[in-house]
Amino acid sequence: MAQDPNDPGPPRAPRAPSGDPVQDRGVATQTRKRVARPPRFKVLLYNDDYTPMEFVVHLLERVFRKSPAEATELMLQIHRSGMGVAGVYVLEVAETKVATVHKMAEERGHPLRAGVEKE
Ligand code: TYC
Repeated sequence: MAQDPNDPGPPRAPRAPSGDPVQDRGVATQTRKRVARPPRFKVLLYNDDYTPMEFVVHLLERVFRKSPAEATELMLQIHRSGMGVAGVYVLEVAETKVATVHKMAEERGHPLRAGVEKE
């Protein structure tokens, strides 16, 4: 059988970078000691004049897994200060929580608003 001059031969297993700039030339390598932590996002809840306090407490318990005492305290903090952090999550989870808040509030005719902010 004739030798194919274009045949690169059997694939070679990739080698770890040697650290030698001559051996490693042409290959961009990056080493990290640990896997990067994904960025986190705060879910903010905003005060308004119409959403009932009991509904906000219920939502903080169900959507944000707060205890009844934590939910009541946080609701009052938002009521007094205008805004509060309901929880901190990776982006996709934070966005889902915001959508759930808006859906639950809209279904009951409450104007409650939530938003996401990078930590
Ligand atoms: N301010 C509302 C009231 O007096 C209660 C409330 C608290 C509304 C927190 C929204 O995010 C909120 N009924």
